Formats: sequence, structure tokens, C-alpha cells
Amino acid sequence: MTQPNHAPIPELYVSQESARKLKLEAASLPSWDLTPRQLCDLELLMNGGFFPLKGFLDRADHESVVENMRLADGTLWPMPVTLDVSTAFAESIEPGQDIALRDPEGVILAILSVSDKWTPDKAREAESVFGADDPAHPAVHYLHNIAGPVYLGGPVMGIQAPVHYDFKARRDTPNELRARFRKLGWRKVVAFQTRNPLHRAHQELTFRAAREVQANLLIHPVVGMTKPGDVDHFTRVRCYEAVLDKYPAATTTMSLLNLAMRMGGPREAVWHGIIRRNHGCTHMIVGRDHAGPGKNSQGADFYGPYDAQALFTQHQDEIGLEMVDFKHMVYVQEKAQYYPANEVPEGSTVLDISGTELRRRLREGLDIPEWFSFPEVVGELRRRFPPRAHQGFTVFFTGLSGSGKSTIANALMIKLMEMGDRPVTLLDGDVVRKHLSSELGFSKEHRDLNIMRIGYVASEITKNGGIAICAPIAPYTATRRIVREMIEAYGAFVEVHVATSIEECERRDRKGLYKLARAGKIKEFTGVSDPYEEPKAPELRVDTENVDVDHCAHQVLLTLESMGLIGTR
Ligand code: PPS
Repeated sequence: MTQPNHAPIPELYVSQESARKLKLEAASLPSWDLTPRQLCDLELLMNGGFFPLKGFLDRADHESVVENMRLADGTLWPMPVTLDVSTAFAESIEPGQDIALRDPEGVILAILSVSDKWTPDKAREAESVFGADDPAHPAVHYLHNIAGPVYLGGPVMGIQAPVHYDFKARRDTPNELRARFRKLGWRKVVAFQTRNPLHRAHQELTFRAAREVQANLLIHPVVGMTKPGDVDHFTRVRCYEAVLDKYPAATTTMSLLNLAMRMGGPREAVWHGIIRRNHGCTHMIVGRDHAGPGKNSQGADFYGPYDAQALFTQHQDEIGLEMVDFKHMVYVQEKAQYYPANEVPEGSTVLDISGTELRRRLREGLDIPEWFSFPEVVGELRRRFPPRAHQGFTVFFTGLSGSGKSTIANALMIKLMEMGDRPVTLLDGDVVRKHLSSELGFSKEHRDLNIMRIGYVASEITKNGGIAICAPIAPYTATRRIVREMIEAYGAFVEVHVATSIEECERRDRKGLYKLARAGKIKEFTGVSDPYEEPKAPELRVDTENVDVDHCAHQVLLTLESMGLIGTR
């Protein structure tokens, strides 16, 4: 039986006095601006959430975690927690040096004493940690396309915690939670990890799980980074607060966890267990497909549905926390109550609404029954997800130079302006390069930077309810995907591949650029001396050969209509 342990656990913060001194010294050190994920990792390193880690993994620990799920000294640790940096920064640093770790506003949060600097084998890390080197896995995509190429490792001295302006009272360090449990006399605490809004079925299952092991319940949602496309944490926390009131008083509490999830399935489940143990819990609910990443590029699941439960059970003693099985709950109409799916009385009518169906009903403004969710939760979700025809969206054209992107984009803009229901902004390739990216050339690095800028502006427009039309070449799949994820956090991303062939573009050669490119007078010219990766599954593919512009723009309008983004006229 797991014993409650509410004694404080070690943190990596130095005393206030030392923090003041270190901060002054750190101002002259080389400094690294933490990425959003590193910021989450650092917070949990410093506050003991990642105990027994003492910093970002060094090379020996990293290689051992990748290969054996253990630190070099044999301690169970399933997930690489690494400080990835750019080549340029890595070149300016040598092992033995200290560096200041700063938040996005430049505040120094910690000092890293660099003990190791190395270039990891990312394909190996992906295979071993996530089960496949397949970019359809969000963490593998992150590893190859977002994380820097070099890792720095070493111990961390914590100066101050990252500042959060939102839901302050709902955030707790492991030691704050331990103290709360101690004060309340909660000897057994079962944690519920979640990245989704809670509905009635979740409330039932968590309450049952706690009753089963005679424990109190901690709703412990992740508010750091979750799966791209998830409901934002502001909305979710408002939903959780509404659900919290539905539990019997004094049985349940909630705390927000600033974890950056990796969607690593089995290994992630073990990691979640260790983190909850560090937060003073004695049990954790693990369900089917815990922290699952979705489908791989062949359309199959990355992990078996019970792999996470199996790996967790295998290491339960070392994790130091017991697993509670997650029961799939369904609503039995005749009884007007929830039952575990395997205990449904014979012959009764079972009701369930899938996540996809829920999203459809929200999108189309359809009824969401009271047996499924709480009115307060549905209200919050409706507020955040008004019917699509009232949300912002982005139409992202991609294709070769001279394929007709700008012409179709212009025609589309005019048609949307004619409808007049939302402001429309056109971010055309040439125009962007004049106003936003005038200093950039056409290397891969510069093209990526250009597309990221376009993506950023388009995501802001989408967030604020407008329509952004982008029309760059955008030749790289991974970069288009990053932009898609940026935008889908706020509204729809409609990728339109203008699939005019290189031969036709070259035949038209409206700007005379192909001729210059063939003559070697323009270097790195897309389709001639530089790659163009065709989108595999765009929302729409249009071919401009023998088709007039008006028709192409109309095809886009039909797609927007079928997605519910514009009203039918
Ligand atoms: S990218 O790759 O998305 O950043 O390119 P983009 O910003 O759309 O810019 C493409 C326009 O720049 C002109 N141009 C070139 N294109 C491709 N490769 C090279 N080397 C190059 N040099 C200049 C070209 O006119 C492109 O305009 P469009 O409208 O696509 O024809």
C-alpha cells in the first residue's frame, strides 16, 4: 500500500538572499531566452515537480533516459527534459560556463551550470521515447522542427518562479499541495490528469474512482502545453471551476499543473505518475490511451489502448503511487444515470456523445443535452466556440511562383468583402516581403522566418474574428504545419494548394523570373533550384490550367461554405 508522504520535497531554489546576489551576477552572463516549453519544464524542475532531477539532463542521463527510461544512476525517469538551443548560441558556450535562463520578458529565472553540450540523435530519441520517428506524432514533430539542434545539460539554480497572471490562486507547487493535504488531513489522494473540459461522465468516474480507493480527489489539469488543437486553458479552467461545485463538499480540490505534455502515451503515463507523487498524491487515474498522440502517418494508433496502463503497473512500486483504472462511463436512459460501460443493465438504452460529435454540435450551434454536460460548462464552450460562421479563419494558399496564388487570393478577397460579414486582410507573398520581411532572402531559414511571420499575423487576425488570406509559396511541409497549429488554436485553417505544374508556371513566366533562374541569375529559385514540398492533404487543391480565376475563387468559397465558415447565399 502506498503510504502518504506529505513531507516537503527538495526544490532547486536558492535562498532569497542568494537569489538577490545571483541575479546581479547573472546579468553579465550569456543568456538564453526560454521557449514556452522550456519555461514549463524549468518551473517544474525548480519547484520539485520533476524531483529527483536537479537540472536539464546531461548527456549521460539523456542517453540513459532515451535507451532505458532511467537516469544514469538507475532511477526511473521516462521523459527527456532537455535544454535545446540554436547552433549559433551553442557555439558561443563551452561546458563549465554558467548561463542565465530568462523568461520572454527578459527576467532571469535561473542559472544553468553547463556541464555538457552535444548534438543529439533525434531520430533515435523519437524511436525510443515515442515509439516511432514519425512526424505525425506531435512530440516528434516538435523534436525535429521546433526544438533546436544542440542540447545543453547541467544543474539549475533557481532564482525565481515564472510569473503567472492568470488563475494565481489555483496554481500550487508540489510543496504547497502537500501542505494543503496535510492541513486537510487527506491521507489518500487520487489525482485526475486531464487536458480536456470535464463533462458529467468525467465527474462520475472521478468520484467513483476516489470512492473505490477511499481517497480524496485532486482534479489536476494540465495548463502548460497540451495537444495542438485542444481547448485553451482559460476556457477549460472556467469549465473545471463549474464542475468542482458538483462534487460533495470537502471531498475534492483542484490545482493547475503547468506541465508541457509530450503526448508520449505509456512513457508519459509513468512520468505523470512521478509528477503526481511529487505533488503528494497516492493514486492516479489512468485510462484507455492515456496521453495518446492520435494517429500515425499510416492512420493507425501509435500505442495500444492499454499500453500506458501496462507500463504504469509494471513500474508502480518505483513510481511510488498506485494506479486506479479509469472506467468508461455511459449514460443509461431508462435509469437516468451513469454506469460503467461493463455494468450496464441488459436491454437498456445507452447514450454517449463522442468528442467529434460534441465539436460538431458546438460548431453548428446544435443542442447539447443536460445528461451529457453541465449547463455552465456548455455555456463556457459556446462562448469560446461560437458557430463557425462567427469565428475568424485563415485561407492559406501555397504553390509555385506564378501558379496563380495571388490572383485567386485577390479575387477571393473581393468576394468575401462583398459579403461583408468580417474584416478581410490579404497577406500576399510579394506584399509581405515588401512590408514585413524586406530584409529576408530565399534560404530555407529565411523562407521559414517569412512564413512564421505571416502565420503570426494571420493567427492574430483569426483570434480577433477576422479573415486572413495568405498567399506565399510556403514550400516546406513542416513550416506550414507549424502555422496551421498556430492558427487552429483560434479558428479554422484552410489550406489551398494551387497545383499549377512547374511547366505551366514556366510557360507563363509572368515576371520573367523562371528565365533568369534557368540562366542561373536567380539562385535558390523554387521548383528550379530549390524544393517545393507538395501538401499531402490540403483542404482544397485547385488547378489553374484551362480554368479561369473566377472559378477557382468560387471553389474556395464552396469549401468555406461546406466547412460552415461562411453563410450560404
Ligand atoms: S516563400 O518561399 O514562401 O518565403 O516565398 P514568398 O515570400 O512567397 O516569395 C515568393 C516571391 O518572391 C519572388 N522570388 C522568388 N520566389 C522563389 N524563389 C526565389 N529564389 C525567388 N526570388 C524572388 C517571386 O516573385 C515570388 O512571387 P510569386 O507571387 O510566388 O510569384
